[in-house]
Amino acid sequence: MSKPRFDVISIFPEYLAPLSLSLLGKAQENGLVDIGVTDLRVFADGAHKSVDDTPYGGGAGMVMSPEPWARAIDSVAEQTDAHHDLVILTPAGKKFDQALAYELSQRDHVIFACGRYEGIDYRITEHYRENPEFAVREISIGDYVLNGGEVAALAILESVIRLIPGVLGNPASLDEESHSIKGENDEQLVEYPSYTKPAEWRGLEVPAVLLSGNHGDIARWRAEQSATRTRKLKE
Ligand code: 6GU
Repeated sequence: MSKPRFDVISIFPEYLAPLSLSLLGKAQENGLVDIGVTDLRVFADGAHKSVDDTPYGGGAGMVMSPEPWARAIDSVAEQTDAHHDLVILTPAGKKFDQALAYELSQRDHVIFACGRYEGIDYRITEHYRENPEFAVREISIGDYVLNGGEVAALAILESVIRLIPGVLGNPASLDEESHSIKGENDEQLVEYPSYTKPAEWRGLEVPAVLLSGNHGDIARWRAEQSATRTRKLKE
């Protein structure tokens, strides 16, 4: 399989600068993934390079025009002959979760469209859904409103790229971490609390079981803690 590629299209390409830092930067330097950032405005016409207009039907705010989006998406799609996953970032999308992160970590080419204002003209979704070279997904990262999809793209990319083989130094830590721990009925559990040295700090002691050396007792204690924490989150 060839190297996975991720493209982000935004009117604020500088917002995506953190993609070259830390783990994501290393993953690119090590040749494990390619990440591209494209400025939508390059594909706009006229002296003002306008990318939005007033909504049909009235209402507040502005809607992003379809033509600059189609030119930008076609331009990044042309650069690879892979199948393309087009992720449209919108608070009206499907809630992002770890299962979706795994799915996107196995795709050849994912294009993130970061909408601003009142979103992108819906014909972009319709147009690319008609094209068999694309799978279109509308994704949200949670039940709150951001000014645009850029921060959502960063969060999604960080969670997706760390799942690509070779990106994390220690892949064993992948099965143990939050959101891959499973309870008795196979439900998702959050992680148990972690401690490191010193054994006593500002009068607080590390739970004795973790110092016992009894791996069975430790595993049972951690499973109980995960279950208790998960139950409390649901209260
Ligand atoms: Cl993907 N976009 C915006 N604008 N707001 C959001 C979101 C996305 N996910 C949660 N809130």
